[in-house]
Amino acid sequence: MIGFRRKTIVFFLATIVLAILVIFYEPVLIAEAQSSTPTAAKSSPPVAYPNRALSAFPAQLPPLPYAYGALGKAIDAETMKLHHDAHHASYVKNLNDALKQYPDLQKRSVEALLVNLNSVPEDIRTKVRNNGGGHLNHTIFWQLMSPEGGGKPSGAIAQEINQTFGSFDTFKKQFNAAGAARFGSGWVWLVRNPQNQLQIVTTANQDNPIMDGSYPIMGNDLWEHAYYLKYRNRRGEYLDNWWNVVNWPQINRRSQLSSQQPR
Ligand code: MN3
Repeated sequence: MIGFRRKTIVFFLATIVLAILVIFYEPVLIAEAQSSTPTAAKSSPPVAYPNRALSAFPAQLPPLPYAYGALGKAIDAETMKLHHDAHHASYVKNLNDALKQYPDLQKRSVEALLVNLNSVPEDIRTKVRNNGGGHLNHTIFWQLMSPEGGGKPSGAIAQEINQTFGSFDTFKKQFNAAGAARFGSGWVWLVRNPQNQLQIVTTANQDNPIMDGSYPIMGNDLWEHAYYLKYRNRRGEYLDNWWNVVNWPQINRRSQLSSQQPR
């Protein structure tokens, strides 16, 4: 009887302690979660990186997921090495330099900085835009290609491309035409727009579609550094050959994530 009573009292006290913890600690947890949400300033912007938001500081150069020469069906080893080891590396370095004096911004993700550029101090805004964008775009880009890539799309994206553009060939033509028509440096993308539809868009310089509220599903780099060593001024030929290395499983993954973004 005494044992039973003691158990009851212990249980009763434990319940009270737990209730107190929940009441007082939960708002703290919620507040913490909200303040660590990198995009708290703007509600539910799309995340462009498939697994997690890309760390803005210290930004790190992700390793290429294949050898420099592995994408030979479209891009030569020397271009890949320069593009990754020099160009992408310098975006990473310059982004870190820009954020060095701004501990508050260092806590945000690259995506959050780009989506909310107006909250970035003016003296580093352009640097963050160009180098944060460059880091994000190239991190996505390496994953969109694979030595085993190419061929026709598979899975859900294949169906949605057919529904939206009529056929894969029409989509490819429109994507390449948009890429060819972008004057100067930039990117051509397949995005999911805020209306939840697939759309081909281009961006200038290192801008990313998340800056316009769209989720980048796939994109090709139109900067001369992406193709000039092998293709010289023949951007169209590079755009044609690029399809030989397109990583459709990854694009399917991104498309699936894009449709799960809150809008
Ligand atoms: Mn590039």
